[in-house]
Amino acid sequence: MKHKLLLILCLAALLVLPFSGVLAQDEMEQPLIGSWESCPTPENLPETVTMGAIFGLSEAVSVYGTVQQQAVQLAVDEVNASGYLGEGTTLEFSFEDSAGNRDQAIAAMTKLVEEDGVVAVLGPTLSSEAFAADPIAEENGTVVMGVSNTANGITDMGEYVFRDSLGEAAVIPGTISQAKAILGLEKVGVFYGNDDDFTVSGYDVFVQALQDNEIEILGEETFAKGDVDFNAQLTNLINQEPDALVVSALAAEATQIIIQARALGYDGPIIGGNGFNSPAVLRDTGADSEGLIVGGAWNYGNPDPTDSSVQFVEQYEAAYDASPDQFAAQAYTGAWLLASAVRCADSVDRTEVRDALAGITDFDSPLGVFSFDENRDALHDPIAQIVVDGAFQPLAVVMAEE
Ligand code: 1QQ
Repeated sequence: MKHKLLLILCLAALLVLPFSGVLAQDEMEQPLIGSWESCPTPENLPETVTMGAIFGLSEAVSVYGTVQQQAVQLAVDEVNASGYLGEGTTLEFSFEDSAGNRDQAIAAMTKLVEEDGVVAVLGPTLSSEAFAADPIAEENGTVVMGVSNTANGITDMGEYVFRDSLGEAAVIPGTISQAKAILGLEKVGVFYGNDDDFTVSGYDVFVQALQDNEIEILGEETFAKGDVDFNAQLTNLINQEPDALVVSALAAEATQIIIQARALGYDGPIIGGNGFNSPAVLRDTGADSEGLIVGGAWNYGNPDPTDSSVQFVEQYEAAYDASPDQFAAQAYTGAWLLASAVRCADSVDRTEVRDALAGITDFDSPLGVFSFDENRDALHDPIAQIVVDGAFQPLAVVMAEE
């Protein structure tokens, strides 16, 4: 099986160049995002439309939050430059740092919704923060849209709670079945954080998907947020000779788990949940993350991107001199969705904005053709990825070339 993985990696290495070519060669059309034509240019909006965003801008969670902020700012600049909300109306975002902390998320949501009176809120970054803070938005009849929350149950919090991030339940089953087909997985070890809503939810979804695919779970181990030494649990799992390690963790712990598993001599596949999707994990693990398999909502190397994804990549790279990741694509799309809801409502009334948002379907976005389902949850295709040469590559494309 190790042999197979090596073969995948070698073939994938050959594909890296063509991937960049797809993006570079694509002729840029007029922006599609920003020209969602179902609604005419609004005429009744105030001079300034103020929205809020709660992201983890400091502490470990900032590997996600800083790109989210950059992506939202890019969307805001584009909305304003294109006159999307009508002549004379400017969109503004007020950014709050929740630092991955539930109490800070609650304080930020209270400030934005109850004191500042924002029209709607993006974030917070983590599901655990969302479960703490979103009820405040719901009680105040204010839209809150998760752009990176993937735990089960987020939109069950109420009619004003939306998300444009695919839940782990929408992503992991496909990742596991593809990983089984490719790697011939029969038995795995499972490792997860048991004190975070997202890592626990990811664990639940992984277990269900493993059972559905008749993959045996040899053993399970847990850790807590902030742990730095994973050697004992990893040793227990590795000693059982799994075909793969299946891990639900946020970036800081995910990074150390990869490094320590390799240092213990484990060179088989690692399958991760959404927390692994930050390029920071790949940067900090280097060659140790080669072959890592992670499901996602967006991939830089997608061979068939929407035009708005191509446009988003170009504009993000021009603005920040860095490539966007999945979290940037989701945050950027979220800001455009909120702007579109205000445009269609032609109003900053929070309920009218909510109703307009709920009505958005077939929205051409970097994530693909996007709709909300009847529970205000994201509907679009996920993408399974494998890390090759330090970057997430679409698994299906890599395999098609084998
Ligand atoms: C959640 C997640 C994290 C990985 C977001 C950064 O998926 O908390 O729901």
